Amino acid sequence: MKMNIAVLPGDGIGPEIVAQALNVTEAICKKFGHELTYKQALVGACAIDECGNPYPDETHELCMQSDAVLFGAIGSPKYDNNPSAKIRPEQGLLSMRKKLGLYANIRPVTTFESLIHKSPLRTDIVKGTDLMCIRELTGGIYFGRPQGRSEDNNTAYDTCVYTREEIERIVHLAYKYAMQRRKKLTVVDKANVLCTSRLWREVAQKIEKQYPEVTTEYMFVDNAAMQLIQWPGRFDVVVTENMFGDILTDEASVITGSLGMLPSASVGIYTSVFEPIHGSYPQAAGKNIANPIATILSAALMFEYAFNLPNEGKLIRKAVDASIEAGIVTEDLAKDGKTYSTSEVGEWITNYVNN
Ligand code: GGG
Repeated sequence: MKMNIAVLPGDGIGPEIVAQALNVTEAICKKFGHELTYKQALVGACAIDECGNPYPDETHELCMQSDAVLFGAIGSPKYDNNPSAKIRPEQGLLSMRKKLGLYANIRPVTTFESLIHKSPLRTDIVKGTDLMCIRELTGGIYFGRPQGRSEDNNTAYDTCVYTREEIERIVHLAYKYAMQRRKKLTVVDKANVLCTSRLWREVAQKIEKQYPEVTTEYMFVDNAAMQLIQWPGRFDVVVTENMFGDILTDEASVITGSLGMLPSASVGIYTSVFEPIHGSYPQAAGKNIANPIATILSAALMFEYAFNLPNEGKLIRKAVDASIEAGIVTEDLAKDGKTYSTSEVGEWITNYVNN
């Protein structure tokens, strides 16, 4: 199989973790006889620095022409510490999602057997965690307008907007995944307070009737946040709006040992993007200490979702599990033992695939 991949390392630790994911990807292609071509482009703070635009037209063209996009992370303290900055790196991420029609962000949350004993939570709780969070990605408060400040600068506002159509397509997608899994769907909202959440619930309750094999439950986001930590094994597929999904999956990453463990696939209309759920971790940039596993697992999702090559994804996951079992982990996972660098972990996983 021949594949064109757009590579967008982004900011902070992005280049380091993406380099390791690419090494693993190339090893997989060599092993299974695939041909990979990849082209790199700018997104985020590095793109603003280069051309004043966090998602340049050339980057968009490249993504549109590619079979898949492998993306690192976005964000820079240079902009965080400057609230009056007119352009922010995160706008690059939002523009990319909107222009590529990436309305669904799929975030599998699974605990690796090899890591369970290292988890900060009780092993009887985290064992068996295998849920999939489907986060709506191109609507809600991240995109709603108006957004801004009053003239006297003393009031700020964001607007949460959802249309019936946006909710319908994501809820149908969630049911599609639930049908392929344990046939349980949790719709997470804040319908006791938010108007948009009441529309979510109304739409989901209508769609529910079309999937009688799936058990559907409705849960307020505060309750979901609690139950996720208390009893993660009770969840199968969770579908929710943009901001709730962002927050709940960062929370869920704790169950898997580290924020550096969770991959994601963004799918939709034109192409698909694979990226770790974490951000650019600027404090670690250039130090070769960040965990590359979330990005390597995102490459596994790329083989499965973009190229329909499940065995390739499975081998990457097996290699990751073996690296953890062997104790070849970065500092976020090494509770007491020896710590390995980003490149050492990546090389170990690459070698495992090669052998
Ligand atoms: N790899 C994901 C990333 O760079 N996240 C940074 C960020 O600002 N994320 C916000 C979001 O996912 O909506």
